[in-house]
Amino acid sequence: MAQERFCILFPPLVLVLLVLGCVQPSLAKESQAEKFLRQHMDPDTSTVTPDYCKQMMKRRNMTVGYCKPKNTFIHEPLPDVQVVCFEGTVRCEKGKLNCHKSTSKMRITYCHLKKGSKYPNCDYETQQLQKSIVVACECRQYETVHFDGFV
Ligand code: U3P
Repeated sequence: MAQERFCILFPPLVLVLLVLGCVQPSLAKESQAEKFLRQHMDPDTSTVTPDYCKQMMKRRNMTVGYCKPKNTFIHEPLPDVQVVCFEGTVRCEKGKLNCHKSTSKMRITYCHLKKGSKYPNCDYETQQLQKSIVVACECRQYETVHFDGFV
């Protein structure tokens, strides 16, 4: 009897555990480092069109619930950005001391919300620049967690 019960209950139990195993990682909260990648990294774009920011801010989920007022995308390979964590330490905008300024200028696109643009119609100005970037790094070295600005 007990063995019969086990045989009936075991396969669905295994199925539930498998489904949970697949679903749970995707529900896990986004880390600061993952957020940095989503919001600021775009190494593969070579041509930036005037509607780049409008499209990218939407595609990267920065127009959900409100229009993020400003955001910078970096068009350089990830290792070149991560290595900035080993370059000159500078004070961050909000006073913390874990910011680093890149020694080399990088290709970036600065997106800022157009005057008068209101949620949910988030419309952005697209500005291509070549600047040193300032990023914050945390936990393990090489882990960029925040884009602080450019100079
Ligand atoms: N920000 C940029 N580029 C800039 C300046 C600021 O992307 O040149 P967060 O999601 O709050 O970390 O400073 C406020 C927000 O604007 C920050 O985003 C910062 O990354 C972004």
